[in-house]
Amino acid sequence: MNEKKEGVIVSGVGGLYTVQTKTGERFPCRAKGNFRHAGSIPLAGDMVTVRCPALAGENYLIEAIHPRRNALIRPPIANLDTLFVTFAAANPDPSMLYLDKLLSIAVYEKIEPAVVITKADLSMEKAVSYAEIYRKAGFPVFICSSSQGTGIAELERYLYGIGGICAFAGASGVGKSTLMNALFPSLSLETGMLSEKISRGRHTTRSVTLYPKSELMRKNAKGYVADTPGFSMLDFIEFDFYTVEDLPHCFPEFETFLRECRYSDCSHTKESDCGIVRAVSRGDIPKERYESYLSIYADLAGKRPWKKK
Ligand SMILES: Nc1nc2c(ncn2[C@@H]2O[C@H](COP(=O)(O)OP(=O)(O)O)[C@@H](O)[C@H]2O)c(=O)[nH]1
Ligand SMILES: [Mg+2]
Ligand SMILES: [Zn+2]
Repeated sequence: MNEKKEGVIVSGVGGLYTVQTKTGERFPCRAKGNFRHAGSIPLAGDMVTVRCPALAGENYLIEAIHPRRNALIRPPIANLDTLFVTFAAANPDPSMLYLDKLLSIAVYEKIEPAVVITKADLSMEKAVSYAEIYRKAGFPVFICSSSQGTGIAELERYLYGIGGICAFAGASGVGKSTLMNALFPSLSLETGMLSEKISRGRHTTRSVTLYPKSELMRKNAKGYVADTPGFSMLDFIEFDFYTVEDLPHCFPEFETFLRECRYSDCSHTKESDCGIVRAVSRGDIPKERYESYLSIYADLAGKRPWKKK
């Protein structure tokens, strides 16, 4: 009889996974061949049952993936508890649509969302104006500069206070890996210039890796933190993240105004007596967020028309 173990996938590259048990034991694993057919390949963050080798030369084998609380395509990770949507105050300038898409997916998946603004040293003014928008929308916001070391301690306290799996996600070059190195001096993740990455193809985070916080922070810190590869697009037409009916509920600051709409099937795009449109014109909902809503709405409504009764 082969011994069985349970653990979490902390990394997976090219079909070779690393699984870590509760006691901190870590071993390389292959996955049973039938996961691909079942439509769910193992992801970093998955809780798995592993069959240990009975004979020398055999592999550890992932036999079962435990039920997931959530799973993201970009970044590819399962069972996330907190998503730090990360962007630079400048260089590169953020696309708010991209950020709002990522935040909306987190809300839909019941992942605690937070906003991290990096490179505040390049433009404190821009950092503050983005922070104002996201604070108004109700998200926790952190303003950091890894090069000047500001905002790092506050983010570290927040990280220490939460458990489960959290990840820094956002476009390539915004400073995710540099920020993690600043937060956790024992880490030395590869970082690099955007131009260097393209021309030499190095310094890029290529896959999701989970780091146990007990190894990065104080011994009693709980859970894992993940560095993730950057991705440039979230295509709501190609992929089904959620439906057009879900959309208003993926913008948390809309919630209290939804009941003020005259029509129960209000799309909040053009109706005359709409609580959301009024809240935007009063300034209770940031207009930048509403613009993202309209853009995502157009994508989703185009896929499957909004049903008017
Ligand atoms: N000015 C400034 N540059 C930064 C800061 N953090 C990161 N960078 C630079 O931004 C580039 C991309 O950083 P990296 O951590 O690799 O980004 P990632 O792709 O999001 O992991 C590197 O050249 C970093 O030196 C910061 O706080 N301020
Ligand atoms: Mg990186
Ligand atoms: Zn409405």
